[in-house]
Amino acid sequence: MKFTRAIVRKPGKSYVNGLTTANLGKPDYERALEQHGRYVEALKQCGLAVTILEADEEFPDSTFVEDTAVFTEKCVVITNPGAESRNGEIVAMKNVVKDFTDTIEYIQHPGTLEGGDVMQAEDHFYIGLSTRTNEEGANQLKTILEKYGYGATIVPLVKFFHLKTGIAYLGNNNMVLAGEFIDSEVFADFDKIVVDEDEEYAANCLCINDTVILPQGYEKTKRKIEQAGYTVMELEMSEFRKQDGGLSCLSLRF
Ligand code: CIR
Repeated sequence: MKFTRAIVRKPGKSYVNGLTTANLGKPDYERALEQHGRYVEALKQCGLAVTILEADEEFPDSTFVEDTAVFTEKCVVITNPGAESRNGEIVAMKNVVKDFTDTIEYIQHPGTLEGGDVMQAEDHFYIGLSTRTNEEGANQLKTILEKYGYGATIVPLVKFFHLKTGIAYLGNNNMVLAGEFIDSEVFADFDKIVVDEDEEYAANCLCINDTVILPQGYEKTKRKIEQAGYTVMELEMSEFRKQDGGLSCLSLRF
């Protein structure tokens, strides 16, 4: 997939009060802003034109824009986030998305779905069933995608928070996977780059136009991805990790 654009939203001061299960302490707002700034620079270096939305203090987790929409080459799907405190984020995203497409679809109540549970690998999508994405939401997305000629497989999660917490598609049949996905039948036909348990956070990486962006400090995973032929760029993600966020969560790429 060749990407040309990305949408991001700056973290607000309320970011430090967002949802988390991580137990890594409160994020430092200034440091989060800095890390976000470097993230935007990295996307630009990968060739993307980046739309930077201003912080929205009303929604502490709104910097994790990935959860509010699913971009495909043929349509954009506005999600229906399962986290109550995040659901209102879609109102603003709907208006932003209108600038980029006329083909907008919606996940509707009682269906819930967050973009972190959706991974595209060529013309096929994998949709995780999580605490945020329910069966109804996953089925709605599958039906929408099939209408546009895509395939879709629903993947019940065991431990991971979102699907993409533990998996990333790099292109060329290369799949980075961790934990419960390593031996899963669903991903058996991909060329696997396996992430060790002690580096699990690095499974949420981003391949943008053949550069792989990895969180800083995961040497074994870095080496494996380099061995697979990719250029790797590392970014410090400490303040986003504290709120259960990873590299993919911070942008919509298309
Ligand atoms: C949340 O709990 O919703 C945020 N603190 C983290 C969202 C991470 N998003 C993602 O994995 N796509």
